Amino acid sequence: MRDAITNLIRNYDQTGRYLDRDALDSLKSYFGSGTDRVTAASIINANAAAIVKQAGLQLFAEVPELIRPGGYAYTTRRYAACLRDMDYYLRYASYALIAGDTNVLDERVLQGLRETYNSLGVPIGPTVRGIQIMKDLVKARVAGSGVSNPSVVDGPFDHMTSELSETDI
Ligand SMILES: CCC1=C(C)/C(=C/C2=NC(=C\c3[nH]c(/C=C4\NC(=O)[C@H](C)[C@H]4CC)c(C)c3CCC(=O)O)/C(CCC(=O)O)=C2C)NC1=O
Repeated sequence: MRDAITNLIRNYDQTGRYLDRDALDSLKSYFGSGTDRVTAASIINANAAAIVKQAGLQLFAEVPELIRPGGYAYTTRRYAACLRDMDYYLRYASYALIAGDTNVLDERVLQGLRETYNSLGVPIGPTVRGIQIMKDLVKARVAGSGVSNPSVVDGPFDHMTSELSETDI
């Protein structure tokens, strides 16, 4: 699992270089956005249950066949599994925000996920939509808290949706 700093140092160490202007620029940007990213993560932490619940309601309102008989969130067990998955995405997004790097998502969340979903028959398209809804909900709360650049929250969510939707939607 790597964060922005370990990732950068690793790259420079591999070729035995001192940190150059590019490295320093990316470090400045990492530290410059630090307060906003920490604020965003604390907003996620404080509101995770509400965000997941609201995102679920919005997803099932948009794609009601998911909760009808035969749908992939039909039955209490599947409904709960879906919301639990949404909670995983949100929690790991908060880690990636703090890390300033998407590596934690690749290693802990996305690896093998598409194959798992495909073998279970869980549809990717609505999952991607659920992640986008959570991003919008988080962003609105972060914007409401007065953070100057709420788009700091985009990265982790966008990374998950683009990795997941790479093929079959
Ligand atoms: C931390 C990393 C991690 C992830 C991401 C993860 C996902 C994950 N989701 C699963 C199931 C599931 N996931 C869903 C999800 C959904 N159903 C829908 O209609 C929606 C489209 C979607 C919610 C947005 C459902 C319904 C199941 C149960 C499928 C079944 O058993 O029939 C399973 C199968 C095993 C289980 O049920 O626990 C895994 C491994 N597990 C992990 O450890």
